[in-house]
Amino acid sequence: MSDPDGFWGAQAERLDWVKKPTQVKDVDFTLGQVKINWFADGTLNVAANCIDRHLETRGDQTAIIFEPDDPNEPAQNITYKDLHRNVCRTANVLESLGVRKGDRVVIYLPMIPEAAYAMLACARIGAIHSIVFAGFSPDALAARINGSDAKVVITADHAPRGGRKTPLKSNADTALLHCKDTVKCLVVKRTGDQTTWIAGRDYDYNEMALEADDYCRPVEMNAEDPLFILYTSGSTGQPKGVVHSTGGYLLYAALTHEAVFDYKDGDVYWCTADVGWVTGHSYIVYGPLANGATTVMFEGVPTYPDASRFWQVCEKHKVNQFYTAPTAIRALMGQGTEFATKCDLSSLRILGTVGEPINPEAWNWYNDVIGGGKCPIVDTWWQTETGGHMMTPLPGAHATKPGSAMKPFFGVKPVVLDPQSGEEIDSYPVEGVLAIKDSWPGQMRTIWEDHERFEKTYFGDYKGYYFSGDGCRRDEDGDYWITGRVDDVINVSGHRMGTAEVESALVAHVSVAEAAVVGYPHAIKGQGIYCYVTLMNGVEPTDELRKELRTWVRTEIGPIASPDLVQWAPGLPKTRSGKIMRRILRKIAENDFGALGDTSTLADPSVVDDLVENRMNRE
Ligand code: 6R9
Repeated sequence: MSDPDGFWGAQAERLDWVKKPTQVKDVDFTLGQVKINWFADGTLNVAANCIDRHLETRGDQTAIIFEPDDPNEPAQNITYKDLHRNVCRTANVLESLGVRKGDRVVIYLPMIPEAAYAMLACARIGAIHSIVFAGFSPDALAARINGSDAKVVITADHAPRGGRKTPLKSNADTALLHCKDTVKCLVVKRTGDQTTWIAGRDYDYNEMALEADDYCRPVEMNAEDPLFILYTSGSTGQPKGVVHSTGGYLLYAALTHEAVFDYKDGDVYWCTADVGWVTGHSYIVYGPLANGATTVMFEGVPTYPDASRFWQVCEKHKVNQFYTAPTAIRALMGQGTEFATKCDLSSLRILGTVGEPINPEAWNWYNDVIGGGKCPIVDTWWQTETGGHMMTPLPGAHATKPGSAMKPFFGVKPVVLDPQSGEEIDSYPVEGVLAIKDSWPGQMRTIWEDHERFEKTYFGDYKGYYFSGDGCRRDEDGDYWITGRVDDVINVSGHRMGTAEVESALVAHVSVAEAAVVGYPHAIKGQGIYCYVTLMNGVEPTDELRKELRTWVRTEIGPIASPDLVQWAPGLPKTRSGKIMRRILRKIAENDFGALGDTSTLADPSVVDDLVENRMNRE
């Protein structure tokens, strides 16, 4: 793109500004003086852009389809008019609790419409939200409430998920023991179960919203005012509070949502993420609603009541665009195809994937079984830090290759750097670390109250670039392949190997459902390859199979990738968003059980005990 500033200046027109910006970009990536500003003299309100401006043309159109955890509970269609009323009421409730422009509000809710109301209500009054995934522990919640000095935490009685219930209010009670006693707790009724109640601290959302006024004026915000904080893990230290902006972020989420999913008026779009993650922020709420879309909010899990749930929901709501994570695809693939083929998936037009490299085996299954070979797959590489898609094929415009994120999005300038020298490598094919040369509107602006850490983390290693932390390969056609976090790279006898490559080979074997690979210290090779393997249902874990897998990987990739150790893993330690916690697997592989760290954020912490108990015996 020859004139990115001209492009972005023109794109700004897709938002409704109170005061149109005259400036486009003011950016410096130099360590010590990093600043990122987009449309800095413009003013707008995000909620007005996501709701009010649609009322005249699509007030009666469904904005949100809520699909509850229990398939027998009716779905809800929330129109843009309903959304407006509910968001205004919620905004007025927050104001009555003393929340003002610039204040922080923590949202700890299930995947229910009130989560979207709460986000947009904050945006409407200029408060900064910080969502904490409902699967996080009280400790993590307390750290985030304190980290942003939040005035209010919004929670629910319980969070139903997969037929079980998480006691959110009780978790919040525990968390609040470690917070300032001025923090107020606003409680949404979800299951109706009894919870403890502290008068003067706890407030009943449903009661208050019913009494609140139907209208709340949207506050005029500067384009660079923070919209939200979202905590994310780094390779070191405590999670970082990633800060996103009002104008640039919304513009980027909206444009990528429309272009990447080829969203057209009247389409029904479903992203299966949780609003606790950035994918839920950008691609369930902000991007789709800014575009006046119909977006599905799903409260449940892919395998409840059984492995056909995703596909039943697609059939029921005639979903056109479906966006999920490779881990879900692999889990469902392991259950067999009948769960999908018995559903009518003919409404699907575009399939998306995000969160980790997708192995060709899963890609092909997704393509053939779910997409019937006729839906382009958009493999979207991006990060909490980037706000929106950075690399992805565009449906209809780009060819796809199983496992490749293909091309940068409009105006994004990826570079492959030599990890040692930090030099850009222009040629291809080439492999190195992935950095971005110049800013894009959705880029994070800072780490909450720690700009120095922001500069050091992202601009410290490779001067003048935003460093992604990912490794990548650019092939002979100039297409990009993300090889995984560079901290996951194993160096075996001086050869670098992406753990994702070995995992991909393993899961390509008929007996393997899932695999995670880490490095461990090896006297001769430097690092050896340690594989945790989850077998398909009903497959016997035998020594023969172990040998077979070693041979399999040798033939799939080469002798250098030959697994040194294969441990049978009935389950892998995963975060609630489905990311495998390699840190823990590395420690187990290293026999370093004393340093497993915090396992409380795992979906199922007991998995770790099993892995420790059955670790491979080695001298
Ligand atoms: C959106 C999101 C970011 C990290 C990122 C990378 C991995 C995400 C990917 C992918 C390969 C893709 N990642 N999408 N790797 N192909 N399509 O997931 O944000 O939770 O911050 O994770 O996820 O390693 O650096 P976040």
